[in-house]
Amino acid sequence: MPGATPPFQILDHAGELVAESPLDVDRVVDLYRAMVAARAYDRKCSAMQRQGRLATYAQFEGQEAAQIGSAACLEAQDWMVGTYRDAAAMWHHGFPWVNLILGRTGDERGGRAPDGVNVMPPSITVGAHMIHAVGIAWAAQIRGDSSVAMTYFGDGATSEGDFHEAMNFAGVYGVPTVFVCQNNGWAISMPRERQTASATIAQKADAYGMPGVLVDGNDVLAMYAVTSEAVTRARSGAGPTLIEALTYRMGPHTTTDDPGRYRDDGHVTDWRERDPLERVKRYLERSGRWSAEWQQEIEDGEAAVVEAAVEEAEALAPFDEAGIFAGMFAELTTPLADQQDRAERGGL
Ligand SMILES: Cc1ncc(C[n+]2csc(CCOP(=O)(O)OP(=O)(O)O)c2C)c(N)n1
Ligand SMILES: [Mg+2]
Repeated sequence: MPGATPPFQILDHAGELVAESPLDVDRVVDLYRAMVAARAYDRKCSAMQRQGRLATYAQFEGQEAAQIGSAACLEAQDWMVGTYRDAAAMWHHGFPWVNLILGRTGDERGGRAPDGVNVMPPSITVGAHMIHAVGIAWAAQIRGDSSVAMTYFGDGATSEGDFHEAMNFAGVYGVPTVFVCQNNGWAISMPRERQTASATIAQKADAYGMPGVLVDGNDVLAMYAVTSEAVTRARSGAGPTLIEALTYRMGPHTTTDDPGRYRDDGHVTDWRERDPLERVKRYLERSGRWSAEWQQEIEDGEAAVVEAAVEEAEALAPFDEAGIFAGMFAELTTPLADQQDRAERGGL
């Protein structure tokens, strides 16, 4: 029974390899640096929200390995369709920090990926975007190109009808979609145990005729290994895969949430010991590739890159309010055209 299977792991909590690494140590250094960059961005945004410089922000601290380890398996031609909590993955696939920051100020200019960057705007509607990912993958299949669509979602999203429709369609048509569920234990205040009665989320794949893999989501090497296998499978025409990455949301659901009201601090402390960055750091230390000076150098370097993106975002002229009408449809609907008309005449 899949529920009885321990999650697949390559790097244990102490940073020791328990299976063969899919990557040489230079690539592990790259992934570690990307995780450090992601954490710098995440902490900066949380601080900026507290200073009133950003609107609501959804932290992903603790989920860096799940996002970076999977995103690293994609090629530029592949599509990414994620959520409000997937900034690290989006950035790794080419969505600039500055756009992500603008998006968090409500500036529509942030929502769009630069040309050639195949990243969809993050979905706030839980689950809806998985259907888009399947549609993108189906289009690739029909066109006969070799691109793959990867979609990220949470444990809570698996209770949405959209999840089941997306999985069913993907299974029946064998489309090249990789479903990455970051099971971070919570859907706001709803614990995983009350979300679904199945032993694992991975086992839901059985019902749709695709492989389901349970993986340690705080192990960047295991994430890389299982996702690259799923991407290769999708690209070769063998169909979709569901990956359940077991991880933990270290922070609140968003900056509007107070997790102290519903969860035990002891769990957070336990998961802090399984920090995805610490684990890689220990591995690099064992491999003779880590020093405190280097750590400081990369932390300072990545923080400076994030700082420059913040300055760039804040230096832009304020967003033209009329632009809100341009962000939604290629052609405006009649009620929106009417509202635009009234806005232009100062009547809104
Ligand atoms: C369709 C829909 N229902 C409810 C909400 C409110 N909501 C926002 S996030 C969230 C929890 C989602 O949990 P999960 O899928 O586990 O993702 P996580 O936030 O843990 O990353 C809910 C219920 C929403 N945005 N969309
Ligand atoms: Mg969740």
